[in-house]
Amino acid sequence: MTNLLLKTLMASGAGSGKDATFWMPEQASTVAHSVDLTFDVITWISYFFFVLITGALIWFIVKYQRKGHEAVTEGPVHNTTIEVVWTVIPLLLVIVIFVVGLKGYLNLQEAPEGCYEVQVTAQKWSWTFDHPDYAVTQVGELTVPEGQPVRLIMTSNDLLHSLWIPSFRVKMDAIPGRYTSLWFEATKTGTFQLLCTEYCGKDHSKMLAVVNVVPKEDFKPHMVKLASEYEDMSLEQLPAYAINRLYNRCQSCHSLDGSDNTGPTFKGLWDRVSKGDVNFTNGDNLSNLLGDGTDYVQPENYIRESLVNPQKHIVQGYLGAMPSFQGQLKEKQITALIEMFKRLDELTDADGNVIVNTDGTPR
Ligand code: HEC
Ligand SMILES: [Cu+2]
Repeated sequence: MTNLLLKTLMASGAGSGKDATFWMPEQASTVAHSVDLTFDVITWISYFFFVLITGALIWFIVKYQRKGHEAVTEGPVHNTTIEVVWTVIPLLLVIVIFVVGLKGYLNLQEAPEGCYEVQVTAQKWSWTFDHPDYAVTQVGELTVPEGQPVRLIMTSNDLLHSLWIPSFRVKMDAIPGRYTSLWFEATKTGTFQLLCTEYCGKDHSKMLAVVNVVPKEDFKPHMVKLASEYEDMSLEQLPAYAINRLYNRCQSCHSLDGSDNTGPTFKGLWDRVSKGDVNFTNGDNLSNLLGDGTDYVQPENYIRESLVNPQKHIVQGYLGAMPSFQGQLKEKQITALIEMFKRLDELTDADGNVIVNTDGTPR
């Protein structure tokens, strides 16, 4: 009986990938339907019993109201039929809920064969997506093919985070020192919100990314293009690349408009650094460390060190909260960031909005 019920329920609207409703985001993955089904089954059972029990309650209040001092009834007596009924019906219901839930859960746990794999690293407060098949690293954006199962292998560099893609109805913790995984198969092209759903500190609410689902045949060309993007760029092209593709790893802590944040603003940073106008918490000053025979022969070296070994010198007024980008940024990408600092005025307007595209064309 439960099986028949299940089949009927599953058949209703299966795979249709409903649009967003007042209650729910759109369904854009193969598992979205079964997750919503479990939710709906439980909700509708609750509605039904809420009405039934409240109705009976009101009816009994009216019907069995004590009418006078003499109208005292006998106490209730044992009724086997009623007791069997109210045991068996809930039993069947929880079996249905269990089966529906278990099916959905196993579906989410067991990744199908031949998944496309992506390594996900969570770090305060950004998401990094590595595509080993193409040697591509994306930050703040995850490109995946439509109609192909994708498996995310996730870990965290600092503390607990949790990856959630509401439209796909998938969610999994990212845990330091451990790998977790989840899978999905997108059924629609377009962009979908991805967010951190584990409170992870001050800028947790900015720990966002988008999933960009592209048609299956466009996926490979897209990745190949991303992989070689900066390799072939000249020095003049690197700043526009850096502000569009690399700055999103820094933006949760460093602003472009001069406002203070977890870290110092990038606005005017090259000016301050090249003049040595930076004080450190140990009382030292950058100007004493710049020039021949010192730590940083060129000011570029200080920026490089800030990225690969950020704890070496802590800027006054800030905590040593900057994560190391050692091994995460290729040398050419570090160069790109340094060039970005030098030309920041050409890349942003007065309010710190980025005004160029990755290929250097104006926005
Ligand atoms: C989690 C927050 C955080 C992230 C993300 C972050 N930084 Fe920082 N950064 C800081 C803090 C805090 C400081 C100041 C303390 C210090 O010197 O370490 C800092 C300092 C710096 C400095 C030295 C600034 C100066 O005025 O001397 C540079 C350069 C820098 N960051 C570049 C970057 C770049 C480039 C990225 C992205 C690729 C980045 N940071 C990502 C927090 C962050
Ligand atoms: Cu987080």
